[in-house]
Amino acid sequence: MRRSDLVGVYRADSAARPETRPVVRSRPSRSRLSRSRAALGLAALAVVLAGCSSEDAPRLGFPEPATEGGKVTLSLWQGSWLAAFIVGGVVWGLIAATVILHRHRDKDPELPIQTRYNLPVEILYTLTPLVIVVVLFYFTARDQTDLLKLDPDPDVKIQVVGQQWSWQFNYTDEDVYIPGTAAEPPTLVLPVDQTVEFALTTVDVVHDFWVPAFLLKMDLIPHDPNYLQMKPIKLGNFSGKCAELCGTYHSDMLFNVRVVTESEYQDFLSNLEASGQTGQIMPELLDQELGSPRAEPGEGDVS
Ligand SMILES: [Cu+2]
Repeated sequence: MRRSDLVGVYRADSAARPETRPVVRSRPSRSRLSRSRAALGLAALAVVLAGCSSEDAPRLGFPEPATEGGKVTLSLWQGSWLAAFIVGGVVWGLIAATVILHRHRDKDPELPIQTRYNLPVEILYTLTPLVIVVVLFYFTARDQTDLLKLDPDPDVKIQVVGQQWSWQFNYTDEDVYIPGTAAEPPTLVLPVDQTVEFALTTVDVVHDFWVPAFLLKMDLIPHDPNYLQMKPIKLGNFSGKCAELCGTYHSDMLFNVRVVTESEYQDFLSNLEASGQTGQIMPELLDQELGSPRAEPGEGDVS
């Protein structure tokens, strides 16, 4: 559209109006001020009602990490939000500057040209998103490689067996097990400050091993065991669940995790032995799935 066309449209429009109404620049009205105050109050209330304390706020909704790797995941999460806030701030700032600096003034005779391009600006806003994606990709790939690396000699090896709709845990080297059912979810006991390897297997469909406080989860794929290593750093009880919709009672597929000291862990193993929970649950699966050479480090699927 040519400039003169636009001017013509504008003039025709102003000519159609019988009289020019004076523009009254008023201060923000009382009701508008009280509306903004109410909005601020509601925002503050939402933060309080969501249970956010000043201690929780820097984690931006994540639980406090209970494993060594959890700290890596948390810093990646915080870094991504920081990047989002910076990009958001710049974009909002540019929008506000445009609205304020280029607003219509009474002395402006006509509409400015509505179609205009600026090559440096075009290049800038093509390159900027590219840089953002490359930076986010770099940190994600770096942290994922770190989280999925496998120590060839972990302290504890546990085979996790998922089945619709519960979990069984085999302590591979100690030859004891913990059974579970949907009605009676099992409690996995782990020693603190030791590297635990989980061999993730399933007898039916795809499940997903997830302890939210550990800040990492991984799929259980039929006929293709995944390996995940974690080092719990916090004593206490944590809840675990299946994170893959796996059928009717998926939401009942729960388990507990208790992280204990080394001596408590040894007591726990002796108690299992004493109570006759020796051997491995579903040994045929163990032979079938874990008898084969283990997957190369880094081959695990993260979901
Ligand atoms: Cu499941």
